[in-house]
Amino acid sequence: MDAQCTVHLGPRKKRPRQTGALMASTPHDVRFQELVLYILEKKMGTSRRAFLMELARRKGFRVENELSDSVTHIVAENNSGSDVLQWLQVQNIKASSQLELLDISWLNDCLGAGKPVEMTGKHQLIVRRDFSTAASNPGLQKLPPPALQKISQYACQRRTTLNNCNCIFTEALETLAENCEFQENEGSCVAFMRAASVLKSLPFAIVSMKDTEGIPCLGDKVKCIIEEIIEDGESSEVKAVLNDERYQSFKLFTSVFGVGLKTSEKWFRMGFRTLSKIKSDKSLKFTRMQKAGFLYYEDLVSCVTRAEAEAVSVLVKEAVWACLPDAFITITGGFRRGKKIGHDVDFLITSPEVTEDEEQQILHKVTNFLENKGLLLYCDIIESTFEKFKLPSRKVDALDHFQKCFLILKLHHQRVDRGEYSQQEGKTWKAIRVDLVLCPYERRAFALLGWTGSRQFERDLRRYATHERKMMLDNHALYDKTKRIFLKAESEEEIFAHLGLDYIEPWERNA
Ligand code: DCT
Ligand code: MG
Repeated sequence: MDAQCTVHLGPRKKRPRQTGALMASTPHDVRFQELVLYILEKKMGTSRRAFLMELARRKGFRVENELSDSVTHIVAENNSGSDVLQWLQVQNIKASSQLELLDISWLNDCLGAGKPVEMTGKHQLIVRRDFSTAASNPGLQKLPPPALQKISQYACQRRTTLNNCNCIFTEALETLAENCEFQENEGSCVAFMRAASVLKSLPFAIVSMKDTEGIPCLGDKVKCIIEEIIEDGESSEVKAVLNDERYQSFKLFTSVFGVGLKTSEKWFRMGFRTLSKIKSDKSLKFTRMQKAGFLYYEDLVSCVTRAEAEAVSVLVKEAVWACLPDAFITITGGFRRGKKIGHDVDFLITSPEVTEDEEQQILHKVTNFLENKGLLLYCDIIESTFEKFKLPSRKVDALDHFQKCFLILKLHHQRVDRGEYSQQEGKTWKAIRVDLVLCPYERRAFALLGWTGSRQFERDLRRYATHERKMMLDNHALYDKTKRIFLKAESEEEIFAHLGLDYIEPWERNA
């Protein structure tokens, strides 16, 4: 059953067609008997609707004047899937789970082609997850069976849980992506990341090259790697990368908090290969962040467990509520997506009451509170550069402008389940990386969506907004370039609806 349609859509009754509605409709020959279209007037207007109906009929499509049981395809313009479902509900119409809800772009493509074209994620206002029900719809026989419908190239139109059936391939591709990143080869890095991401969303394991047919984002190079892994159990290229000195050094250097590609490059060129040599070299200057990175290295490279994240959450809430009693505090990042481990713990903080002046002080107060409790090992506050009317960034990887702080907190062992990690001799705490982000209350939905990730999911959301909807999205806002307006949202669901996307739950965003 389609996960999106559970609320409104009941089984489709096969009643005889209501001929009355159709008789009135057209003197044109119907060339595509199996499709019955209905064009939604809402947000389109009467005259444009009449024009499109006439055009479609002239091209041989059957178009109903009224919505009846025989309709197989509803076409809408400037409406999201939820808009159409809501409209159907208001009309008290029970739509079938097999009814296709499509954007006008599909009809445009059909009119251009002079025949029904394949429905893809870009056309579908509701994208079905279980294709078997739709496949049994006789009305769709002449179109490709929906099981073969394209998987979207955008991660935001796929559901990616942590249940990855294709680890063997995705780990290999992510290693190659990381190697490209270390070589600052952005194009190839993106290509490998997209390929890994699409494979993570598949509900089946790839066992032969035939399984890769029709899957987007798999270029020739990626297919070669998949083929080699299928045949030999491993990829020679990945093996070479894992043994490569530069890759190994960059992997090691960037594992230090505060060390990025530039510093890694410098150290590698200087001939360093180990952290101990770097730490003991008197000629090197380290940033405050890097000093903390070396100081707490062992703790920071060992992943944060969910139990630790929850213990940190208690500390953070105590500190924030001491300064701002009505604050909403949400855990974001990987833990919100259901991950069991992470490299840090991310929190979003917001409050409906706070004034702009007060807002500026909050993270300072919170970190002072933590400092006074003896829990603050490192703190870097980034002041807000947020502006209300600034357009969303065009860059898919742009950093946001909210006030935030990057912390290392001291988590005492009694707060977590002892024995989950090895304790250093005599040490009674673990250093944990924590990010706190503070956003204006009216932007909380955008900030939450942005900070929940995954990074690949966020990149594709923005790319989708830009290329498919002529909109601009970032962690602060959504801007409609056609209408030249900012679209407000109180929840993540509303942002997806503005974008005409089905809602993807946080645990389905592990792209
Ligand atoms: N993010 C963002 N701007 C940043 C950093 C992160 O919008 N400057 C978003 C992208 C993902 C999300 O916030 C959380 O970031 P990470 O903590 O880096 O990723 P994660 O998914 O939580 O992974 P991990 O488990 O490794 O922490
Ligand atoms: Mg995180």
